[in-house]
Amino acid sequence: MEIGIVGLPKSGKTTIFNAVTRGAAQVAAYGGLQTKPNIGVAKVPDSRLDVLEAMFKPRRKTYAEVTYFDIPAAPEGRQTRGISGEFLNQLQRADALLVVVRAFEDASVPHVNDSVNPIRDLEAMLYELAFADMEILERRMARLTDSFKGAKAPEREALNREKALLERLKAELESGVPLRSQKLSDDDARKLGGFRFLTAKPLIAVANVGEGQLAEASALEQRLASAATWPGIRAATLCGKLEMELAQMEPEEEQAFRQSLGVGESGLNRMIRLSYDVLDLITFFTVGDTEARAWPITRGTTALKAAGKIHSDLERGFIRAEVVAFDDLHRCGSMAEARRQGLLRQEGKTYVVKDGDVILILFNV
Ligand SMILES: Nc1nc2c(ncn2[C@@H]2O[C@H](COP(=O)(O)OP(=O)(O)O)[C@@H](O)[C@H]2O)c(=O)[nH]1
Ligand SMILES: [Mg+2]
Repeated sequence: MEIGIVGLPKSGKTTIFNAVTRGAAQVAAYGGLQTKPNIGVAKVPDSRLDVLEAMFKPRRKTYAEVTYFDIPAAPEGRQTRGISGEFLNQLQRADALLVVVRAFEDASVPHVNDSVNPIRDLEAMLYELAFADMEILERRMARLTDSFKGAKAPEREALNREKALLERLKAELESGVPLRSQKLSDDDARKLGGFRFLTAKPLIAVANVGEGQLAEASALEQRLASAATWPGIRAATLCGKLEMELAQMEPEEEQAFRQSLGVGESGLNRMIRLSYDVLDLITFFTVGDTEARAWPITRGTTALKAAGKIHSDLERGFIRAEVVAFDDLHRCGSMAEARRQGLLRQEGKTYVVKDGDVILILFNV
């Protein structure tokens, strides 16, 4: 699963990217235009995995992962400043978008709009996303007009239908309705899937706050969530600069530092979890001597498909799954006790995996 980070120049995208991926991409107060996307992986924090590790003592534990990429903003003088045409393709491939807006005050970092106003910037970015989709729609409509010329009557009918659909989408987009909120038949939705519109994606708005603003963070989060005219936007705040510094420390040092600052559960972890939520992902676990592992799957995935995530052999040779809910296992303290209490269930191919299921796949190839 991939999340694309977008935002106005100098909003703190690369800083936040470094924080979530524990990376060290270059950040820049002035100039220093980034030219390549940064790509990195974030581990999804999950205390349940730590409990399983303590219970089974495997050689390693593996967290679920979400990939983030950080796209350079458009160079000065373009009509849009947050989304660069060159990288539109890459953004279209993202499963969700993370919109970063600047809330931190810092005289040494110039603001592209001269003043700090996260709500205004969020609206500007939403507008840019809609604008990018409008361009995708227009390109497709121009291509339809071309194919119309050489087309026979039955083809023309299909082309006309598509044109009417695209015109309707565009009109709604122009009146401020993102594609995600537009009503579409299943058939139309399937046809449009291939265009990978930006406003059809789940969105997370992240306000990048200064260290002195942590106390106001949750109020700002609420303002962002309610100001965003688009339904379903999730909002988070975090202090990018601080989180980036913390992410570069050793875990123990980081813990101690967090405690001394009173930041506790990091805005960063919350943001990673939000990313996971907007993608409609849940987690199941596998445990054994070698590894305890968290696996991300889309809500609604069957045991058979979940097995396929682990290895194609497990899907091909699937016999059945032994499943115990994490909470039951935690309460019992061991697999043997869970079995004794009848909490370890036998499930078939069509069983829909639930968040927190601890699963052993029995298979034969
Ligand atoms: N004071 C402060 N500065 C920040 C914060 N986040 C980013 N910056 C600074 O803002 C500048 C631009 O950040 P960068 O991540 O490169 O922004 P991008 O252009 O959106 O990728 C850099 O000088 C950062 O150090 C923050 O939370 N507080
Ligand atoms: Mg950058």
